[in-house]
Amino acid sequence: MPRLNLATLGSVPPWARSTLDPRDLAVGIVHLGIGGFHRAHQAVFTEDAMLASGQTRWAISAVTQRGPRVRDELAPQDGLYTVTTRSRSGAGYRVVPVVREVIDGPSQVETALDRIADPAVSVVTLTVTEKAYRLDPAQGRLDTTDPDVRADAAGAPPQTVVGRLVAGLRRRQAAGAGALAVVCCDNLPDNGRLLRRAVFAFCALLPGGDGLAAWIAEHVTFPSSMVDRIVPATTEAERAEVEAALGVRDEAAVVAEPFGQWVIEDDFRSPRPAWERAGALVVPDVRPYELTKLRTLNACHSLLAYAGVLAGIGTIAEAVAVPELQAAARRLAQCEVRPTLPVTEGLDHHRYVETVLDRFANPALQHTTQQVAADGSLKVGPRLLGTAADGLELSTTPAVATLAIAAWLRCVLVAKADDGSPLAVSDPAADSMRTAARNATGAGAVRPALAAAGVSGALLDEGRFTGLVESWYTQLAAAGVRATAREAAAG
Ligand code: CS2
Repeated sequence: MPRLNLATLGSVPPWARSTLDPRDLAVGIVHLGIGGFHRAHQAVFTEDAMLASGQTRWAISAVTQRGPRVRDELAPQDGLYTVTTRSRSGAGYRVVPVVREVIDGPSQVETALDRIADPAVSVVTLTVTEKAYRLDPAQGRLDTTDPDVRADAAGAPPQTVVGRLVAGLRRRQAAGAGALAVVCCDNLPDNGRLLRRAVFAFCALLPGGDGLAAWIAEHVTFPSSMVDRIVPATTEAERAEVEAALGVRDEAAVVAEPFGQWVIEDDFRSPRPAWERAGALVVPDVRPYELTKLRTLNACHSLLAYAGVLAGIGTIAEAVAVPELQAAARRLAQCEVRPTLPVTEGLDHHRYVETVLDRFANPALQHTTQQVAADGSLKVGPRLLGTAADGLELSTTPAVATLAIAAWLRCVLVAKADDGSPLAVSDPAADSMRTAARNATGAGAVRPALAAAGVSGALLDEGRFTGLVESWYTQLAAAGVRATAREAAAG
């Protein structure tokens, strides 16, 4: 089967081809972290913005974060790949033509820095996952004790995302290439401000960093953004389906739900694509949207993932179909999260929740509970702990939020499903959590493990919080996930 690339594009059925000719596009965006999510989200919005505006200067030069895999998939395809949209009514396919170059961040770092310094580029976007920012989980600030951060600051070829970004900005300053917007698209609250603060903290570690920091303050903005689209890891069966539908082999195919949303803070001093013409919202303040999405969609996702993994349930769609788990997710969103959210004009939270649960139930998406359960130590903070802390302040009982935390702890510490089978949920804090809890028995493991995962002392000292997590932790062991979820859903 021939590979998808510029030479074979003409053989792809016309209904799957873009009306943009990839050869006509010029690079205007650098993207850091080209995973499936970027390919199905910002790249698609950017293509649609180019189609709607007629501008062709916003193609993407994409940089891998950790290794050459995606570069090696996309380079033989001249950057072309398909997005398959899957819903209950079937599948749609489109070949996305906007990624014009893929650079392997670790081994081609000089090229990546040159692109950030290119005057034709005026936007950098990022999807590198929560853990890549190297933030201290309790404070949300750059962890300046992290050995990789320190190595980057000492002048090694930069390997951390903040190190690379700052090196690129330094080169841009030297090149006199002018203003730039750096748009964080990871699931972190206030993500633009968080990244800006990390960039300045990194500059403070550099000899002569003051001048660079002053240049950044004047030329670079960090708009926050809320991104939303469910994009599971692609399976081999899905790649085979693309092959059957389009007649070409695509090693970089991505599969997504039909839904897509992007809310971007209006903070640009340099040109940008007309993303609003592709349906993005460009607004003065993204925070209410981010908070709503993180505490509702992502929190329910994490709950279903941890509970699902423990109950031996493979996908999110299967987990949300279990009545006890669905009831728990609904209670979390409707009763525990809603009172903690600011009122957002035009957002009907009740409807939002039902739409989210319906999206989760999409049986055509093979989104595994294992995938969503990964990296919990970096996710529970923005998704669940804030809801629990705010709930206690409002004197409501964050029953399901604390159950989700207990379920996550069991995934990491006990690493056994309800039926006794072993689990392997990946979490960068797993070793330190297990070490901290090694001498504890039963629910005694909760406090040391949470402390090792970076949960703030103030929350740990709140007896109602730890009491709830400990009691769910014990009950999950004694009664299993379904019975415990039923009880939590009842409040
Ligand atoms: C998920 C998200 O893997 C996860 O942690 O909760 O990737 C989720 O699918 C997206 O945020 C949806 O927009």
